[in-house]
Amino acid sequence: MGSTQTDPPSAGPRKVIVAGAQLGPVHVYTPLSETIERMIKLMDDGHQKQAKLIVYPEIAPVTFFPRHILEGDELEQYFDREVDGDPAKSPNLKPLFDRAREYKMDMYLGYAECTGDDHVHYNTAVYYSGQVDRVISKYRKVHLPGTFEPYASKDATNQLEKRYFKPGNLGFQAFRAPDLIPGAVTQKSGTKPNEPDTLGKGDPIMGMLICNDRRWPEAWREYGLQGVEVVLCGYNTTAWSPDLLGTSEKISTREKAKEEALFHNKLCVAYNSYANACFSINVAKCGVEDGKYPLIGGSCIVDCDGAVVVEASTEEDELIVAEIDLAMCRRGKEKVFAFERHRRIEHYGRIATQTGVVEPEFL
Ligand code: CDT
Repeated sequence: MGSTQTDPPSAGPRKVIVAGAQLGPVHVYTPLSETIERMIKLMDDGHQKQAKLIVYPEIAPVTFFPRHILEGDELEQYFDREVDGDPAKSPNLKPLFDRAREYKMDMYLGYAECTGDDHVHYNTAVYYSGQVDRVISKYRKVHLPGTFEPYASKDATNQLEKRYFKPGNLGFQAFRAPDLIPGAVTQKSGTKPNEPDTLGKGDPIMGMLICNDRRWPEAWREYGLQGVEVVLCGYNTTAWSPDLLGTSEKISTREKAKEEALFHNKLCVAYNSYANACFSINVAKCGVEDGKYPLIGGSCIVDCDGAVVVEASTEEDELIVAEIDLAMCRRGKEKVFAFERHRRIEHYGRIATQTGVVEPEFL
């Protein structure tokens, strides 16, 4: 039911069934082929449930390797390279793209990227459109948590993302997912975006984040300012790492620390979905990797009012599915968060010019 030159823009619901493919633990010794098989099984399940978009976790196909000190081939084994500039041809990842193509399913796929020409490492996610059968957007993680050097204590859980990745260099580019929603105004209908009669009626506007990015409102706002309707975010979030997260009485036990990590996850995605009037699909790799590294679950699809629509109940491979109606985004975008009427950019200068805190002078 695509639009034609003469179709009026659809004013009704903008519904689509979407899925988050949470993955249970992937250990150092787990063969890659086994994880890819698990991921494909989740996609099969999504197809059965009529999902048109599937979201996988951050660096989905392999263990969360930045917790280990690695070099040479031991490190390189975790990275994927594009072939002819196309991630869909990367031998390790190709089976996922092939199955998505078969189902005409859109896909957010997180993986560790090694660029072909200059051998730079990024923590990357790509968006494959099953409708046009190609990768239409790439995002490289901007906010890299943790440290470059390992912690002094040998019992510490490291998060060596600053060692293994360069900060993303692609910014926060929102993009349209062509034909994901029947009846949406498209390129083919001959109309232009940002006209009063097309606003909020076009092919859906998507944005990608990776894990730690979701804690930074600036990242969401970058997308909010492009009218984002769905933010996609895969994550690997440690449930216990006092060196990384600090300690306090409140989180003195492993159970309490995990509860807090789950709470912060939900807090970030719920508030930022609300404040940017968008849905978000947030997907974990979780459970205990290598018998000693716990990652939180809590994968969830959140609506544009900040309410959790569906949430994973396990720390294993689990598909969460929901039908979402993007027309719901209009209320927030046109009332409370009508940016063009209410934002006061003359007061936001520090946000884009200052990195660290500068405290006020003493009185
Ligand atoms: N992978 C990743 O970015 N993890 C970080 C760890 C915790 S830093 C508070 C995260 O933000 O979930």
